[in-house]
Amino acid sequence: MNGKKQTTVVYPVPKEWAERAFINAQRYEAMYAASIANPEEFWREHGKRIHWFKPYNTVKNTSFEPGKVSIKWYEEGTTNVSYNCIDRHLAERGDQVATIWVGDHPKDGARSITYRELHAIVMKWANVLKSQGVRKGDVVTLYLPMIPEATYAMLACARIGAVHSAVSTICASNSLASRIADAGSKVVVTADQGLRGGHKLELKAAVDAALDKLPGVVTSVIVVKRTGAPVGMLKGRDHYYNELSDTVPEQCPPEEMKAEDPLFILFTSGSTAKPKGVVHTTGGYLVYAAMTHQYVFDYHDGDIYWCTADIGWITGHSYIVYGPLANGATTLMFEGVPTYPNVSRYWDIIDKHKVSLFYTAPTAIRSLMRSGEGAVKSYSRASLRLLGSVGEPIDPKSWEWYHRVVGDGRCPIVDTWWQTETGGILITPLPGATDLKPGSASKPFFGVKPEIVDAAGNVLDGVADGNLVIADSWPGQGRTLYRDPERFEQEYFSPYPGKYFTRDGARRDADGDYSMTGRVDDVINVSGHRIGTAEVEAALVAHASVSEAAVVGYPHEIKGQGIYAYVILIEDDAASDDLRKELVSWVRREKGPTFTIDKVQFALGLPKTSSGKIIRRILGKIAEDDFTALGDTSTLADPSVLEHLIDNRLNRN
Ligand code: 6R9
Repeated sequence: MNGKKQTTVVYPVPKEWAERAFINAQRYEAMYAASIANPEEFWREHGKRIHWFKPYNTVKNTSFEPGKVSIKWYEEGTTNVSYNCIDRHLAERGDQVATIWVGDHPKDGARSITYRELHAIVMKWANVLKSQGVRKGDVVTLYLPMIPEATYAMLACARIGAVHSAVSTICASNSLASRIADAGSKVVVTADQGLRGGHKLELKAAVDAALDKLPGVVTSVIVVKRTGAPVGMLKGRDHYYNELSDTVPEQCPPEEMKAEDPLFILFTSGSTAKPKGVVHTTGGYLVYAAMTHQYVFDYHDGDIYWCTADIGWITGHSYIVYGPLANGATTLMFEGVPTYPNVSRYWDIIDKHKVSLFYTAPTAIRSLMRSGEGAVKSYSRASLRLLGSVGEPIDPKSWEWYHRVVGDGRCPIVDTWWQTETGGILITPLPGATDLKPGSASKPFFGVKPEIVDAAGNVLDGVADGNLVIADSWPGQGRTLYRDPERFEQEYFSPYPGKYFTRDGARRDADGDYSMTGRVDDVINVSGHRIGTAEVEAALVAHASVSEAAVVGYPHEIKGQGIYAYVILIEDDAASDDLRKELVSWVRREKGPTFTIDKVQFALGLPKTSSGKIIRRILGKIAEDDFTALGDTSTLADPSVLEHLIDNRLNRN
């Protein structure tokens, strides 16, 4: 049932890619086989890609066994992440640009920071943190917009052995307060305001509101001036960064850290319960982030690499800051949004800064696709060599558009599957090695052992459809949940004892390629048939009138669950009952009769997180006509979409 009308289009590796990329098909096969046959030896060798103050001896000491889950890599080694991302590069590339920052509006300009400048700035930042009492092991909460100071603050924490906990600026003060409290931070770093798509984000005010709920917890708030707007400053607690930095020394040597000392915590929302603080540590994380960044994006000296992720998301950590800087790369950071001041902004930035490697999310691709080809085609994009996608399954229609229109048919697309908990990319094509199939994340990265299991935990061989687990550890894996090791074990290792459960569904085809079918929590059961919401969404989006879709289940008298689809049209005024009927029969025709959609609600927008993920929990409640427990809506990127959705709901009890 599920395999019906699957795409069979294959884009073979272009010859010049097979010749020039770090990894071609033969090399992938050989390295992958070696990494699985003997992980110790493989990772002993690749651990050397970063600088260690004291070498490691034990490479891998990991157990996924219930009751004794423990994950340690390179445990005797000592190193420092900021040393690896900055100091190590100074001799060879001190004057190379480390970071290009591009402001919200073109008139805000752009700034380039060399590795040498980064070194001086981060040492200052480290001393400012110290001046506020931050010591090794302390957790510092960062509530910062997309400005270079976010990178500085992260690296400064790493330099002195403090642990950062970045909170996305779309989190409202409630969520911020609970994250500060859960992390036990005494110091918070923020900005007066943020700028995003022409809007002002009142960041300092949100921190003030959060701290009102946490009397006595935070002793120091460091405020970066982004707009210079006057904000309330509490005497003794709040300090402007630039005033503090005038008073501290220039030099700050990197702290010697153990491989397993924590580097950062990142709170990620579960589908229901309280956010989980995923803990990443130092050595293995950096090895894995750097290695995946080099091979997945085929990063070479001279490339200009741009990842559009928010810094409050794992993608911002691993692929704007740590992976690229560990590789001595030039990494671009953009403050704004793809549609401001107009829908060509991304392509304008790509041309201006000669971006060669571009990594974004399907949600951005879909919204730009909606604006038509003209906005893309009027820019040259000649510098582009590779495109990447992350965050959600990318439906084949959007993939093809990205490939044909944005990449002019000549740029490979790496559809990278991974999670906050995995630290780095686990399943992905490698551009010089993997034939591409639209909608498929394809093959495991080195050292990654995916398996597909059924509900009872039986491992399925060959062509299979089921739950995705990972059978063994890799160096970038999250080590635990902050102050909650039991929940770590419960959530990830007890459903399938001895294996890491991803909570994603996946399908493996005859070539051994993996396609993600969405979160397992998003599976609907219609008359006994398992239906992945992602599959219905992809079928809807494949229709010419549809730009975006989200599908949820709702209680149905006969079928158990019915299929409820929220649909955003290319042109809003096309909404009609005829189109509704047409969409239902279109999906039925494409996917088969179990895929008969029961309700189609036309929507203007969908509730999303900062990383662009649709919050199906809220859509499910609206479909059920149940507003008693909408849950935490404070992390919604655009709260106004909610009202429209509720007003136009189709199930009214
Ligand atoms: C990196 C990141 C993790 C969840 C993951 C999955 C979805 C991410 C994907 C993808 C299909 C891809 N996801 N990348 N699904 N194809 N290429 O997104 O981390 O925010 O923790 O989300 O995102 O469902 O389980 P995070």
